[in-house]
Amino acid sequence: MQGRSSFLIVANRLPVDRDGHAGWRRSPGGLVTAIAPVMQRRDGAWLGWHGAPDESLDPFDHDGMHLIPVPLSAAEVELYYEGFSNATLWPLYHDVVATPVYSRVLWDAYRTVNERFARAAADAAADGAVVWIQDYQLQLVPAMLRKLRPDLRIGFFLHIPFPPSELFTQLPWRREILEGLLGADLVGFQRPGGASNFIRLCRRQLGLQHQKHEIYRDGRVIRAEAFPISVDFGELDSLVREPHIVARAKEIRAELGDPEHVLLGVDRLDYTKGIGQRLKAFGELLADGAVNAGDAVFVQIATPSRERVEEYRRLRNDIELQVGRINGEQGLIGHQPVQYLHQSYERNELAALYLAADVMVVTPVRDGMNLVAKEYIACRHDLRGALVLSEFAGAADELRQAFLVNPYDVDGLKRAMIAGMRSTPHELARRMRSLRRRVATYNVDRWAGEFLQALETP
Ligand code: GDG
Repeated sequence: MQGRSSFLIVANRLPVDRDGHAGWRRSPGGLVTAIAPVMQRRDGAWLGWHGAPDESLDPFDHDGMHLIPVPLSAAEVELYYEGFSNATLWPLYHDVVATPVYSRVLWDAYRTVNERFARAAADAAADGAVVWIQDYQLQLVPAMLRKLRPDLRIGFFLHIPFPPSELFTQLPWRREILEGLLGADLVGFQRPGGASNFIRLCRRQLGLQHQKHEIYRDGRVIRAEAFPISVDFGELDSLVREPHIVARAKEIRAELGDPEHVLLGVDRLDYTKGIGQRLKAFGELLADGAVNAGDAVFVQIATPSRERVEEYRRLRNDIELQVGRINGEQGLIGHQPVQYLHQSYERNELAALYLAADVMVVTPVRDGMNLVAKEYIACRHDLRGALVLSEFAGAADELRQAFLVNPYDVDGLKRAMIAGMRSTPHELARRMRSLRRRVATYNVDRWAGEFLQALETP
C-alpha cells in the first residue's frame, strides 16, 4: 500500500534528539548506525517516541530516514517509562540488584503504551512487511501487532539480560510478557543464556513444546536465539587515527598531570554498572600503598541517567560520597586520584579518552552486552591498553582475552587492575590483538545482518 513501509523499526525512542531551534540531530549510538543503511536500502521507517511529553508530531524525514513519532503524555512517561520499564523491568532483569516496584498502575500504563505502539506499527507497515521491535519497553508489542496484522514478519531484540525463571516468576504479569514476546517470529537475546531462560519459561509457565531454538505454539514456530550486539569497529578505528583525536588524547593525559597510569570508567550512572565496586577497589589500592596517589588517576565519566527514578538519585549520592572520601583521604595538594565527571561528552572526546586510558575498567554486576568494552578495543589499534571486564557483562562471552573479574570480589578486582597496570607491553599487545580480531569481525553490521537474515528465513 502506498505510504507504508516494507521495513519498520519500532523502538521506545526515535534515533534523533532536538537540536536547539534548528531541528533534529541523529542521536549517537551503534543501533542507528547499523540500521540506517538497511532502512535506506529498503524504504524503511522508524517508529518511536520523539522525547517530548504531551506533544503530537506528524511523520517527518531526517538524514535519509523516515521517522514516525508516537506521542506520550507526561503521566505515561512517568508510569510506563520511568515506572514499569525502569523501576520494574530494569531491576528485575538485572538480577534484582535493586528492588523492583510491582504496581498495577504502572502495568496498566505499560499495556496502554504498548498498544499504542502496536497500532501505530500496524498502520505504518506495508503488506507482508518486516517489523523489528526493540527492547524491554515494548515486550507486549509483538503479540498485539500480530493480532492486528498476521501478515507481517515480526522480530524482537532484547538489549538487556533475560533473567532465569527463579527471578522472572516474581513478576505478577509474567504470563502476559511471555505471551507478548511469543507474538514474534524471532526473539533475539544478547547471550545464549537469555534465550534458554526464555525457552525454559515458556515450557514451565505456558506448557509449550520446544526443540533446540524453536518453540511451538498454535501451529507457529517461534525461534529464540542469541545475537550479540557490537559496535561500528571501522568507524571508531579510523576516528582515533585522526590527528586531532591523537592530539586531544595527549592533551588529556597532560591535563591529568601526566600520571604513570590512567584508569577509565565510562557508564551511564546506573546501579548495574558496578561503579561503586571499582572505586572501592581503586581506593583500597591507594590506601594499601600498592599504588601511589601521585602515580595514578581514575577518570570516571558517569553520564546522567534516569534522574527522576528514586533509586538513581540514591546511587548518585552514594557514588559522590565515595568519590569525596577517596579524594579526601588519598588526595594530594593539586592532585585528586579520582576525577569524577557527571556529564555527557561528545563522541570525539570519548574516543580521545579511550585512547588516553591505560586501563579501561568495565565492572557491571549485570549487563546485557556492554558496548563501552567493545568501543575501547576498537580504539586501540596501537595494541596498548588493558581491558578489565566483568564476567557478568554479555561481552565477557566473546572477550575472553580481557582481564576478567567478578566485580563482587574486591581483592580480585584489585589484582586485575594491578595486572592491567603492570603487564608487559608484549602481553598487552597479545591480548589486544585477539580482542580486536573478534570485535572487527563481529561488528554491528554483522549483528543486524544476521538477525535480519534469521528473521527472513522461516
Ligand atoms: C543497553 C544495555 C547493551 C556513554 N556515555 C556517553 C556516551 N555513552 C555511550 C557509550 C556506549 C553507550 O552510551 C552505552 O552502551 P552500553 O552498552 O555500555 O550500556 P547501556 O546504555 O546500558 O545499553 C547494554 C546496549 O543496550 C546495547 O544493546 O550493550 O548491555 O544495558 O555506546 O559510548 N556517548 C556519548 N557521550 C557520553 O557521555 N556520546
